[in-house]
Amino acid sequence: MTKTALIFGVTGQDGSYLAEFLLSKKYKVHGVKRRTSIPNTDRIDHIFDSINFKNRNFKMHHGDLSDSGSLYRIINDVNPDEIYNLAAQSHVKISFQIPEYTSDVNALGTLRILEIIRHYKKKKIKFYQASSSEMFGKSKPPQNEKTIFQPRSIYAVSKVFAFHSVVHYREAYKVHACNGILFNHESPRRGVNFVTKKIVQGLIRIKQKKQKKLVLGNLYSKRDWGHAKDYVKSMWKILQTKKAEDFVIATKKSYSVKDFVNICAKKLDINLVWKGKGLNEVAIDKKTKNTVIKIDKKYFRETEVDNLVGDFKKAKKVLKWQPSISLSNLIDDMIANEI
Ligand code: NAP
Ligand code: F7E
Repeated sequence: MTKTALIFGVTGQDGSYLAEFLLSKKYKVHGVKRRTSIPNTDRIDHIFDSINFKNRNFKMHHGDLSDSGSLYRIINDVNPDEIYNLAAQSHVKISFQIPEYTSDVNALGTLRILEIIRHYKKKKIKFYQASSSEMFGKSKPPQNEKTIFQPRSIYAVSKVFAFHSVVHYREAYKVHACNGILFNHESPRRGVNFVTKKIVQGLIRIKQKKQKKLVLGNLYSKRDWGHAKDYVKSMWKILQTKKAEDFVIATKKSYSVKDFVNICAKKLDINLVWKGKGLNEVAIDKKTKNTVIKIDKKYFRETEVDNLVGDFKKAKKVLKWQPSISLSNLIDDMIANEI
């Protein structure tokens, strides 16, 4: 029987890959986009033809996580088997500037959907929540499903609220609701103000002489970076198990931001020489002698998450999921697409 999926956040990095993946599995896919003043469907224009409506298996709805009525209307109209909540104000640094909005969308937005599912009696809907490794914050690596949450931003606090709401609706109302605790995952479709995309784009532009410098913040935080294409498969797998549970999805390998810069520069044949310390640290291009990387404190966070390394043993055992794309191949993919 054909299944129907509803994706909140379909215009985002993960939403676009998940929509492609579910369509390949013969799902009918419904996506939700918020109102924007200019079109923001670049990532899904190949599956969502807004002019000719060619794809009969994909349909778009206007809605917003801050608007309960729109959520109710869409869930009622679509009557989905599975809901994937990927919608969020997903930028950690920006959550320091818009904490109330971030909480409204990420925390209360999730609660709004859960509340509709709780009272929705037509059929049992399975619910996936995009939880985040940021929730672990200060907790020492490696982090797994039992590691305590010590959030370091309102983004992370809002995701902790959503995480516990999912667990609560599962326990109190028997909603089939699951958290995927995903560590950082990137792709050519990553937003331009996340560090991996910024580095890939910046170094390529420097190489092409279209940009003089790349200005970054903390080079020494470490992240466990995977590929979004791999990670959306885990979201689907999480909803296919009989028992609703939560899973860590990661690679168990961690690199610093500086490592990422160095790997990327090497692939682009840029030979970097690092000099100085702290805010005075710079990288010089050995060939041109130009300073190509500088540090600016405006890109630092008031509180940082220093080291994330995800232990995905449970996902490997229960879901038979494991990452298939290495950091090196991820960077190759990002570079190839950017060029
Ligand atoms: P993203 O590219 O920023 O996409 C976020 C999506 O949410 C976009 O479609 C965005 O719409 C939508 N959205 C934002 N505010 C909304 C609102 N008020 N109502 C409805 N939709 C709204 O993020 P992503 O990287 O794909 O991540 C997907 C989810 O996983 C997010 O919840 C994120 O917090 C979480 N997560 C991400 C990572 C990661 O490394 N990528 C790791 C762990 C968890 P617009 O296109 O209009 O902006
Ligand atoms: O930062 C450092 C920064 O913004 C990574 C989101 O998808 O993953 C993402 O959150 C690291 C941080 O991602 C710059 O301080 C240095 O330590 O790429 P990011 P994030 O904050 O890890 C988690 C799992 C999510 O859930 C989020 O939704 O890089 N960094 N210099 C910089 N970061 C940025 N953005 N820009 C810089 O110039």
